[in-house]
Amino acid sequence: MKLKNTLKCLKQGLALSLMVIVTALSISEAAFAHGERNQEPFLRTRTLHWYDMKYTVENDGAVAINDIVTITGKFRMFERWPSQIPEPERMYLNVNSNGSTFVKLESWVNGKPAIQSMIGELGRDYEFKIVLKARWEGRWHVHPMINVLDTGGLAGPGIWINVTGDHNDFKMAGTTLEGDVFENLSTYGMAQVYGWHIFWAVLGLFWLLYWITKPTLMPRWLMVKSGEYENTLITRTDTKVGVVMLVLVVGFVVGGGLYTTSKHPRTIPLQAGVAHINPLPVAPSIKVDVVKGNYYVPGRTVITEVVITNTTDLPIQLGEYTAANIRFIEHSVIDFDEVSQTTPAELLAQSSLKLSDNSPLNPGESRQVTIEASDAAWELERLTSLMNDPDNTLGALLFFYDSAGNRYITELFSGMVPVFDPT
Ligand SMILES: [Cu+2]
Repeated sequence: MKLKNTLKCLKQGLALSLMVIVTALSISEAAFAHGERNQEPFLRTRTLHWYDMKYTVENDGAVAINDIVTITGKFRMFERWPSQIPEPERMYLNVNSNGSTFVKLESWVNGKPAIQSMIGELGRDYEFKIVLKARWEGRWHVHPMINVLDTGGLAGPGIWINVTGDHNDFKMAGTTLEGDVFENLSTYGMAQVYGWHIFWAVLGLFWLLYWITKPTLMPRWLMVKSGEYENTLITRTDTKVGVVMLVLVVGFVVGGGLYTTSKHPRTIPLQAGVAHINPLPVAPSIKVDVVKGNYYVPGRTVITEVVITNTTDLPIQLGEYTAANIRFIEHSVIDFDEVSQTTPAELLAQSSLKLSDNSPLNPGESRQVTIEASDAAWELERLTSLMNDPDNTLGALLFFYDSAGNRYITELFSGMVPVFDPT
């Protein structure tokens, strides 16, 4: 009776867990590609700022299996890195996509191979290049990403790529260290992989079934409790089977290892070293002092009051404001149509960045101005959740241009006080 009840309980528990998993899966489907939106605003605006992004395929464009896609761009490691997360003492250039839909052929940072992790310096810029090969058909959202040790993945601006064809046609040929030529790394050595998995699964299943077919937990516990378990709890056959299993498992682990080493005597282990890559040289920038910052809730507008001082030799104007991969363009300074051709619409504010005065600022002059960055993207990208954060701050990059077309990048860091009432 007791055993029956326990089994019933287990079955009910199992059914409930399955229901929870199925429900969770069906709910999360809509948010599949945009996990990046779930990150806290202080994480997304005060860690990495990506700019000068170029993809060799346009947003929502198509490539075929085996086609090459290159992503290039730059990122700034924000000086005012949030103190809640570890600093980028180790970081790794990666790609964020829906699984291994692409193969990363090359990755470069500042012209050096970025196969290994590297050290990141705050307040500095890095230039990167990633070369990908399409592997699996489908519509994928692909981001460049920096993985920071103990912090996690910080995704850059992503684009949709439609991969056409059949993954069975994917090819990635090469030669091993010993001169073995293989046609496809995706399937190289798969016979051994399947073979070993099946072997251990069968052995494991046999071991499980051997014990499960006997009276399980409760009857055995009762035997122990009553003290009547002599030769019944563990029989002589049990001992024999156990010894055979022990010999088999140890034999196959040691034997398998020895066989593989003799067959492939020259192997290189996965490398754990750190790549030494210096950041880009420090470029001159414009001085910006923040007076105050507000988020105007009904208008979905970030309003920052700043004092700009032109520290260069030519008149300057603000051309762009970017935060959390969203670009706000000053239409009178930058050609908006040109920008919209290379930037996904969801990451580009459609209306112009507004300044209380954006007439050219002469060298040596200072001016107090209000910068208004207004777009539904603040809401859509869930950046408005900053109002609920204990760290109510926002980081951004400001792009100034002088009359000769030179660009100056300045970090903007501000507290954000929400304003609900327009008056
Ligand atoms: Cu995405």
